[in-house]
Amino acid sequence: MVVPTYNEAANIETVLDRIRGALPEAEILVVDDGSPDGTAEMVAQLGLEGVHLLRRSRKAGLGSAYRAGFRWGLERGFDAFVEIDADLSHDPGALPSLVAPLRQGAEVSIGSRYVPGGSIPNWSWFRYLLSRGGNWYASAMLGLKVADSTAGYRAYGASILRRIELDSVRAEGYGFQIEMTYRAKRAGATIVEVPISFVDRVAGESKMSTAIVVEAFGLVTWWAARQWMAKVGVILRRRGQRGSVGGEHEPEAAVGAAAEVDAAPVRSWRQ
Ligand SMILES: Nc1nc2c(ncn2[C@@H]2O[C@H](COP(=O)(O)OP(=O)(O)O)[C@@H](O)[C@H]2O)c(=O)[nH]1
Ligand SMILES: [Mg+2]
Repeated sequence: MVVPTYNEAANIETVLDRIRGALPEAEILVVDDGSPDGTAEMVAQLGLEGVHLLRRSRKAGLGSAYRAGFRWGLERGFDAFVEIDADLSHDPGALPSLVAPLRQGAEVSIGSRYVPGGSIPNWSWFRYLLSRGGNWYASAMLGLKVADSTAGYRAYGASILRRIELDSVRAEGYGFQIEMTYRAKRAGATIVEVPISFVDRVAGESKMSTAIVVEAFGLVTWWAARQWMAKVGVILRRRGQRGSVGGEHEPEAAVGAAAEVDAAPVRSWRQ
C-alpha cells in the first residue's frame, strides 16, 4: 500500500488504522513530502508494525511520490501495489474487492466512480463535470476504453509496473493516473474497473489546482498527437514501400541495410 501524504495530520492515523483493519497482511508505505503539519512525525511516533515511512524533503507532486513508492517496493520484491489517498476519500473497506482482480490475473484494477455501482455522493456539480469531461477527453483522445482513468484508488501487479518504465513517466497530478493507464494499456495489461464510492475529504485541504488540470489536458493532447503522428508515419512508410516494389529504390535500400549491419561491429570496436 503506497499512501502519499502532504499535510494529512488530521487523517493519517485513522486511514492507517482502517487500512490495517481491511487488509491486515498488507505492508504500508507512507510517502511524505516534508509536510509542515508534522504528518511524518505522527507516523514515526505511532510506530505501527508493517508501516514504513519514506520522507522526502519537499513537495514534489503526487506522481513523483507514487514513483518513489513503487521503486521502493519493487526493490524489496513486493508483487502487488495499491494507490490510496490519505484523506479518507478512498474507503479502505473497499480494499478486498479492489485487489481481488489481481488474484484472478488482471494487472491493473481501478476503483472506478463511473461504472455501474460507483458514485460520488457529495461533489459539487463543477468538480463532477470537470472530472467527467476530463475522463471523456482522455478516453476519446487516447482510446483508453476506461470509464475512470483519473481515479487514484487502484491496484497494480508488479509485472506491469516493471514494463511501464516508471523512470520516464512524467505527469504529476491527474495526468499521472491517465499516463499510467495509457502506458499499462499499451503494454498489454488487462485493466479491470471495480465500482467504488468516492467521498470528498472532511478534514484537511485538497491540493488540486488549475495547474494540475492544465498539465493533464496538455499531456493528453500531446500523447494523442504523438500517437496520430506515429500512425500517419506508418501509413506513409507502407505506401512508400508499396511504391518501390520492383522499382529502382529497392537495391539502394538493401545496400543501406547491409551497410548498417556492417557498420555496427566497427562502431563497437572503436568504443
Ligand atoms: N507526497 C505527496 N503527497 C501528495 C502531494 N500532493 C497531494 N498529495 C497526497 O495525495 C492525495 C490526494 O491529494 P488531494 O489533495 O486529496 O487531491 P484531490 O483528492 O484531487 O483533491 C492525498 O493523500 C494528499 O495528501 C505531493 O506533492 N506529495
Ligand atoms: Mg482528496
